[in-house]
Amino acid sequence: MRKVLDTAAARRMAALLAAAFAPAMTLMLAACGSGPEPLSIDGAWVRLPAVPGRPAAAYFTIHGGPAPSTLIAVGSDTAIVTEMHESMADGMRPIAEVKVPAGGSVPFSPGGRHVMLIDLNRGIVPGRTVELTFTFADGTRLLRRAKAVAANAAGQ
Ligand SMILES: [Cu+2]
Repeated sequence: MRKVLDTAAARRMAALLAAAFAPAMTLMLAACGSGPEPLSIDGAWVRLPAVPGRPAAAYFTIHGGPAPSTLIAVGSDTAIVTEMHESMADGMRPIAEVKVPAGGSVPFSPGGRHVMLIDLNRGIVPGRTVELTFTFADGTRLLRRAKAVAANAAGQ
């Protein structure tokens, strides 16, 4: 008898809790679905040099957050020097910063923008990861892992 009562009480409590939390859950889900996406980076990978000792190149896509932002540096603990470059018809030139529009996507991809990794640690072989630190003008710093692929690999 006592067991039956406990079960009924527990069921009543569960119903009360569900009624109390359901509206809050709905609101939270709505907030997640409609809110602007934060500034983010995905698809990061590094193409290793064909000749050891030559620079490697890092590629990724930046996704703008609710406000415009400006990428000012991409660093790595595994390279002595890193530089943002843009490929041109006659070679490549360094770029000081990259504007990222709110909600927009800015790709760094083969034949376009890239980050040169100069004097990359020789221990980075295909399949290993390279940590990249993205620094934005407002002080935001994002850390991302990039997979290293061989010079002749198709990439990501
Ligand atoms: Cu370059």
